[in-house]
Amino acid sequence: MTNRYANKKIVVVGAGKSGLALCRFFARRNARVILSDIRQRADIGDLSDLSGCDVAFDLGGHNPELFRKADLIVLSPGVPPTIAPVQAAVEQGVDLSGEVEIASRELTAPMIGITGTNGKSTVTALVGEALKACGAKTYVGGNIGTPLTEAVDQEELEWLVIELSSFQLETVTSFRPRYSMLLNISADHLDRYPDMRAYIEAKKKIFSCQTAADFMILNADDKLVMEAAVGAPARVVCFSCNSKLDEGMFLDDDHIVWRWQGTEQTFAVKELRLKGLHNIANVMAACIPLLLEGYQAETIWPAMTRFTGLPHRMNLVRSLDGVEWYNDSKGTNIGSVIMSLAGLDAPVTLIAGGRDKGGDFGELSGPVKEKVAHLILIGEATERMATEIGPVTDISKVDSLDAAVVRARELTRPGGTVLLSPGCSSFDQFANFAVRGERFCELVEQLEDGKAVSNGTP
Ligand code: UMA
Ligand code: ADP
Repeated sequence: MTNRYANKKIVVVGAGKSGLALCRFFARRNARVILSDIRQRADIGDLSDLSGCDVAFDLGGHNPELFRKADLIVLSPGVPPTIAPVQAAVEQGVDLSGEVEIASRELTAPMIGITGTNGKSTVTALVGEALKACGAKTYVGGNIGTPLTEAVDQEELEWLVIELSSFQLETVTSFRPRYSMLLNISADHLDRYPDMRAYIEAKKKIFSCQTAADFMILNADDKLVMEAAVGAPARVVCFSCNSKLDEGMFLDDDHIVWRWQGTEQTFAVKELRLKGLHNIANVMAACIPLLLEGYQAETIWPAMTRFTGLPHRMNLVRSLDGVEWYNDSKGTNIGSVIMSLAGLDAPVTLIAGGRDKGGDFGELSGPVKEKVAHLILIGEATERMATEIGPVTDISKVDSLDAAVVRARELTRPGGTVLLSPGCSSFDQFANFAVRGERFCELVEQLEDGKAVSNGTP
């Protein structure tokens, strides 16, 4: 093992999952590691993962002096490269990198990198399940929840399936997936990026080190995706729900068709347990790299049909007194709320809000007017959402998710649906989207039956 990090002074920024994995990685390589976080020690969770590792701490703020004296600064995805201590050090010539870049340099197994505004985790999980069904030793990680760094030093991996956020892609410089996927692009993270152009530029970095020997898997139905791939060197393979393709994968009525180099295979959509047009797109994207690699459709397709979806993505929590309660806590941007509403019949009671990521909530006006009888808003985004969505439905503003569930119970009559699809991140009131979703499920499970109201809107 070549060790380019021995005795180097390395500042790891962010004491979350990525930072802890990085600290262990660098400590094993005898680097002089400093873990820096703006939070105080008391506000940071368990650091026992670092026991036995030689790591120094810079907590409760970032000490610019330490950053300036570093040989290398490595960012967790949630830390923007624009923060002052990082900028000052970079201006003085200190190297800057990110978790995915550092990990990928050490990994030799071929990579399937998956990005897009929505559907990343679903596609990542689908690809992982299918590869495992094909008998390939596969690591599934990245933004889906397990840092890529955890794959380093695992033995004999045959594939790396990596969900990539725009945050992770910002700092890549040599990351070269054999297959890149750009699933779709709509407004997200505009609290981190000055505009959509900057967000798309970050996403485009997934293509930047690919060559003509690699593939880009693209959504032919999404104009922004196709524009983003113009000029990238890898070979293009598309999927489409709207058009029949001469080559690639597309939806043809109730079948998915795969056309490749003069051959054609079909798959029956009704066999899938995942619901919704967006999930057909996700399944198509997931199948393509495996089919191109020559894995058998007879193994890939059953893996797709077995998949019932990830938690916190349109899961039915409970049917109670004729009302269905859905948890879509991972619906953290406006596009995903629109998609989730599209899959439900009116009347819906929608619980939304949280930390504002800077999108245009006005885009929700049409779908809310069509489907939503009651809109219950929580969190920091409440006032802007209420103003931008406009008076198209009945709006309640409450303080907490707990209060929102109580209000939804009061307002929703049998035949209605309650949907938690926030369109915002969770970080104003929760540690992450999963904690928010779990709290919602807990509150819904605790509701007593037989107490449905009779004077709300159905
Ligand atoms: N911090 C600083 N300085 C700053 C900003 C933050 O020190 O200026 C510190 C915080 O105090 C905190 C730490 O950084 O202690 C958190 O770092 P992080 O947000 O990168 O958290 P990780 O636990 O390392 O999780 C990250 C991803 N989080 C984000 O991108 C926000 C996880 O994606 C990912 O699963 C994990 O790495 C493993 O790869 C989550 C996410 O919300 C699911 N992603 C966004 C999304 O999907 O929309 C992009
Ligand atoms: P991500 O990891 O990109 O956040 P997920 O697979 O976790 O995406 O899905 C999150 C939410 O995004 C889902 O609940 C659904 O509402 C929406 N979604 C999923 N796939 C797509 C898609 N292909 N196009 C648009 N929206 C989607």
